[in-house]
Amino acid sequence: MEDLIRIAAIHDISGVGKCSLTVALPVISASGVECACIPTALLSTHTGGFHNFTFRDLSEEMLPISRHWKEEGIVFDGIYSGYLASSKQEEMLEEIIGMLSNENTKVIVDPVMADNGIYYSNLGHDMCLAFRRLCGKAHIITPNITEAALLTGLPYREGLHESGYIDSLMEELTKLCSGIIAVTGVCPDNESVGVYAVDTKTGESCFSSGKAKEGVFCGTGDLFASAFSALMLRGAGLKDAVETAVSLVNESIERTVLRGTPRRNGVDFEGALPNYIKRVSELFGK
Ligand code: PXL
Repeated sequence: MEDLIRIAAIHDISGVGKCSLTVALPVISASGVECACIPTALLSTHTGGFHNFTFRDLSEEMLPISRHWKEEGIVFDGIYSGYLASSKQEEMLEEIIGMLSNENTKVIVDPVMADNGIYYSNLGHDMCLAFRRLCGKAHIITPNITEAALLTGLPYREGLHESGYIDSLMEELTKLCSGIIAVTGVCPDNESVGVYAVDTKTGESCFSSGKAKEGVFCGTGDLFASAFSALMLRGAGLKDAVETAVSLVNESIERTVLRGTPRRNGVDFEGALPNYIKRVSELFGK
């Protein structure tokens, strides 16, 4: 039997709201990949749509956790980072990447900082500068349209997104990351929203989408990036990984709309996991 692939997920843990680690852990596990984690912050809820959330910066734990893993000789196939408690944590992350990587480790950076044209609560331009640096260390980045605009300094467009706009975002993002770039929240027409991905090394590109729904769905970026990271680490091709991760997001959104789940609670991905696991087994033929 092949060795289990191991990923270190470095995100916050928001107790309620289904994003970051509360999504990464189940989705990466369901993808057949072991998910180790370094929490960047502990919050009572995520910061979108809840008031008076608690927030504890866990910077002091990050390097000691990673040093312990290094001493134990634990090997990582991937290091997947997301929401950071502060832009200072970016320097720690660079140190952690240096400590835990070998020549085969893939670094995946989700530059979680903004959506719908605005920064998340308490975040600003210093986080953007930090993510510009971090993207330079990444083999894969997964910004949404807002984050892509902030990272590149190009204007944010709500959508529809003409191909010229997406091409110019991609061209500028390539200057920050010379690996795989997957941009989420791309709206090519009124009916659909999806992910456009490019492998800047081979020129391969693909787009996968679902039916656009009214409003904002919290945590869908984390859902996509977690599945996509795990599938890429397992060796899926770009198109298969994008399509399979997008299908999980699409089914989760459909279930959320059918139930009328409040948007701030995150999407109902739990019931979409059985089909996702089936697709993943078909992809890897076992
Ligand atoms: O889903 C992205 C995310 C992650 N972590 C925290 C957030 C958000 C989005 O609002 O607030 C704490």
